[in-house]
Amino acid sequence: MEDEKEMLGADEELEQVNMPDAETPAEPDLFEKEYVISDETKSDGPTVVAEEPPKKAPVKKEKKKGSKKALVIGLIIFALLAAAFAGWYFLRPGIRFSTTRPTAEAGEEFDAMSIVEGVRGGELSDIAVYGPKGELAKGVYKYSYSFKGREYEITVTVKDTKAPELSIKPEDEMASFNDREEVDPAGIVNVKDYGKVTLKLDDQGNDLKTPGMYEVIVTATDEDGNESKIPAVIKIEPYDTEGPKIEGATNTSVILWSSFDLMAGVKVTDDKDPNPSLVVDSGGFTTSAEGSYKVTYTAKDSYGNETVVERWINVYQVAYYTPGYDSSVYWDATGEWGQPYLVAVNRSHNTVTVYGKDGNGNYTVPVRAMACSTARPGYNTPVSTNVPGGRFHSAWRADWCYMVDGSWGRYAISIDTSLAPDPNDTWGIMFHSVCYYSQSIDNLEYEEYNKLGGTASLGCIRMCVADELWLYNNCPEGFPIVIYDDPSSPGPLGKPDPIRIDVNDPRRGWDPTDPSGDNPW
Ligand SMILES: [Ca+2]
Ligand SMILES: [Ca+2]
Repeated sequence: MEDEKEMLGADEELEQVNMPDAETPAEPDLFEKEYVISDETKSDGPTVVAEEPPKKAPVKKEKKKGSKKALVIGLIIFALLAAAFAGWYFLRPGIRFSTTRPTAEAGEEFDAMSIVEGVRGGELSDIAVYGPKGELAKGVYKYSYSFKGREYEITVTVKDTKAPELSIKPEDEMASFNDREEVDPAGIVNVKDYGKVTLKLDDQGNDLKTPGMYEVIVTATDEDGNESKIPAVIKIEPYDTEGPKIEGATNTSVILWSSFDLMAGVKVTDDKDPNPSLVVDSGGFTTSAEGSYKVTYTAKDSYGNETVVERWINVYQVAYYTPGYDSSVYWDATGEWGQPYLVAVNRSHNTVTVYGKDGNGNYTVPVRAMACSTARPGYNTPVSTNVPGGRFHSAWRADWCYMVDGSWGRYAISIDTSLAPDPNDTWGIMFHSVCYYSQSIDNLEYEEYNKLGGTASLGCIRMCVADELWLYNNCPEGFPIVIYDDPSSPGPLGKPDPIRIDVNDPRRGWDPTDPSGDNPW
């Protein structure tokens, strides 16, 4: 029976089970009635036939009642199962989202938790989110939410809906504009936006090709058509304010009859114009006539800025020439001689003062004073104050120089006095030591030596050996020399007391200032 039951369907099983069930209250009645009927038919006739049909009817009735019951029970079980499923389904852990189609702003970060309204069956912290992080570009992104074994997938749409943020650049970052260029609004404003922004400038009717201050409006439009505007004040400057630079047109001296190109070494450049123009007014310059010529160089850039440089060129005759002597004269940018020192000779006091340069390149710093002897009466040490530029310059030099009177001078530095107006003044003037009777350093004209600080020479400027040697060593060829008269003062450093030699001293043939190791002084 047990095996049979399991093989039967639910309804059949119920029938089989219920049929023999004596405990069910209705069943015994039915069976009793059947028995009663069969007893009655027994007495009337054959019982075998009568007994069979009544048996079948009660069985049918019994079956109907049983399936109803089974249906109810089945429904209850189904309802219980459904309730259990519903309970499991609706009460199981889960995430509640505020939206399942979220949108986000391009260029910003998407906060995946911002769309989570709450959770059931756990904590918010139990949610694990997987998806792109950081600033998002426009597009569609998937975010996975994992919570207590459940997975959700949310699609986020990222769009650019914000207008560009505009701000005026601080003054030190603002681009400078000139009247020859298009004003680029990118030089005016700082732009902040997710994507590409197109800037437009509204000149508000102003002529931005004229220098001045103007109010303009900058419009920024992003790729999605979001737009913003900002007013700005811009300055339009002249394209070019600086005149060309003229280099190399410095004062110079040129030897008579030499060739000299006024453009040699002259360079014109401009900060903006690659080809500035240059016009030279020669001022009648020629090397075929001595004199001082003013040459004017005028350069112009394409904007009209002009630079004028005047240069003085002395054309002079070299009075003395020795091979190897560089007769060119160097001037520095300030127009002064490109030399460390200027040597000034005050005839009135027989004093030589050496000047060095100040910060501007001018010879204003007295550095050394020396006693000297200039021309004695009847002779002339030429002044330079009446020549162009007010100065001579030094020419050749020699350790020993034979003098017209048969004596010898040491550390001779000739002076180019060719610019002196009187041709007689150009006669061999030089700085040199007090003379020696012969070309020997122990054969000094000691009596002449004792005249230092007073007139004595035939035109030259005599000094002691130490002073002459100082000039020799410190003043390169070409140094400027001013010879002048100023009775009021020997010079800013005064006049040193010259040494006097005892004419009876056996050492008298030696200049006491001679640095020679043999000097007995
Ligand atoms: Ca935007
Ligand atoms: Ca310029």
